Amino acid sequence: MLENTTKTKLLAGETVLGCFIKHSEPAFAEFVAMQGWDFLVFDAEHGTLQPRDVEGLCRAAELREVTPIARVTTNQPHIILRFLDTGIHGVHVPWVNTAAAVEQAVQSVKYQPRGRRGLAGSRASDWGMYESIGEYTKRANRETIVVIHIETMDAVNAIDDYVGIDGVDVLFIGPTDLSHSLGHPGDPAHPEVAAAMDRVADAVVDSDKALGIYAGSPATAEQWLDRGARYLATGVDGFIEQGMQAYLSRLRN
Ligand code: 3PY
Ligand code: MG
Repeated sequence: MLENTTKTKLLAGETVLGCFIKHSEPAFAEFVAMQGWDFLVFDAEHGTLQPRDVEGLCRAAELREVTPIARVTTNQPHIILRFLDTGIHGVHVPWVNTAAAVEQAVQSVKYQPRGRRGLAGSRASDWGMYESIGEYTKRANRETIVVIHIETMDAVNAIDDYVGIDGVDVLFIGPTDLSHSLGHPGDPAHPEVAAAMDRVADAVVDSDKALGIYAGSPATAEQWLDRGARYLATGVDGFIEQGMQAYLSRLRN
């Protein structure tokens, strides 16, 4: 397992920028990685990505020295394990709605003594070829990044407990699900949603965790940078759509 440069930057107080990808083609991920992102998030919550896909995507990101992360399908130890064993450097865990669920997510990612991740030779441990399995577990506990999604009002209400949980690196606002959970689907600017996001931001920027958020546009990302966010993610599809639409509309109109 290589150094997690995204985690190193966050620990040094820096800001990191990343991009979600739902597509399974490693060459495409490699091309995206070459644009200069700090991290890529391979999205196995939405879409069709399986651990087998993520293993190839992970190789492509590592080749270009970009941190490979997976958004796992759900907060279950055996699901998280299958993604981590591909060699990804950490996980986004969706729908984490209680402090006990945050603790479960951390325990699924970390080996003993902090957690209970299942241990075996896999790509993550270089199949045990370069170091003892004991050394690997220590390194994996150091290098893996845990990103917890805040996307329901239950999670917002529990945020003061979340910030105290050891092993969490980033508390990440999911504006789409949060707006949906508050009854304003797709409207993160609605005052009730904005107030919930503010509450999360206040709690997280005063803690030792990094504040993260999905920000589709550079303008939204800038607003969140001003608000103290240091882990910003966007999605690749928007860039493709905007670029193609600009080209086509100019030539067709
Ligand atoms: C959301 O907005 O719900 C997200 O999960 C963004 O990644
Ligand atoms: Mg979400």
